[in-house]
Amino acid sequence: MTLLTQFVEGLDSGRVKIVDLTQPLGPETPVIGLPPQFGASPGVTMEVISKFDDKGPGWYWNVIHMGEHTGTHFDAPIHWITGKDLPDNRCDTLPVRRFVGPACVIDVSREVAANEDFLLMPAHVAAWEKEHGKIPTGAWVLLRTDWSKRTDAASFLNVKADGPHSPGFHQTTSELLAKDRDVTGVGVETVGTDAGQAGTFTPPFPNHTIMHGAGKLGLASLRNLDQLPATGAVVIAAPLKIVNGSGSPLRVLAIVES
Ligand code: 23J
Ligand code: MN
Repeated sequence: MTLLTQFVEGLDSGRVKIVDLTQPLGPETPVIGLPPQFGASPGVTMEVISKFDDKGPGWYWNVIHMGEHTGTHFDAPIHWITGKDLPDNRCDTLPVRRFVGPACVIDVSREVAANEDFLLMPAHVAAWEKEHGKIPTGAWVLLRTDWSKRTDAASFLNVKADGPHSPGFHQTTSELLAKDRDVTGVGVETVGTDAGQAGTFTPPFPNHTIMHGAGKLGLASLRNLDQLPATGAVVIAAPLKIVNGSGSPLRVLAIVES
C-alpha cells in the first residue's frame, strides 16, 4: 500500500480523524477592536444575490464582506511592517508546502483560567519539550488556552477599561519559536496572535513583530484544540489565494490518528 492509500483507509476505518479547528464565520463572529486612532476591521456582512426568486429562480448565493483578519484566520508575513519586504510573504505567493505541518499543542488552559493575561514563557516551552520532545522545524505551535470556550463575543474579546485582556506569548518565547525552533507559525484560540494587552508592550504586538519579521505565519481564533494530542496531529491551514493578501479567513483542519 502507498502512504496515501493507507491514509484513505485510515479515514474510512475511523483510525484517522479530521478535527475542525474553525469557528463559524458570520455576522456574529467577534472581530478585534483596536484603539480608535487606528482603522477598524469590519465584521461580516452578507447580502443575498438571489434565493430561488426573480434574481435567480434556480439558485441561491450571497455576497460576503469582511476584513481579511476575521474569525478563524491566517496572518501572512506581509501583515506586519517587519515582514513587509520578505520574499513570498503574502497569501498568493507563500509556497503551499508551508501550510501543512506537524502540530505541537501546548496546553496552558489551567494557567489561563487563573490569569487571563497569561504569557507563554521559554520555561513553559522547555517543560513541554522535556515531556514531548523538541519542537520540530516546520511545526505549527498551537497554544491551547480553552479561550474558545468563551462563546459569547463580550467574554471572548474581554475588553475592560484599560483595553482587552487575553493570553499570548512573551516576546522571548516568540524569538525562541521563530529563530531557534524555526517553526512554521503559531496558532491561538484568541482573536489575535498577540496577548490582549500587547499594544502596551515594548515593542507593541511583539508576537506579530517577531514572527512575521522572521517570515513565520499566524493562525487566530482557533477552536477544538482540546481535541488534539500534544504531538502527532498534522495541521492544514491554507489561506485564500488573495492577490497581495495580508491574511484570510480559512478552514483549519487537523488530521489525528486514534
Ligand atoms: C492589527 C493590529 C494589531 C493586531 C492585529 C491586527 C491582529 O491581531 C490580527 O488579526 O492580525 S493584534
Ligand atoms: Mn490577523
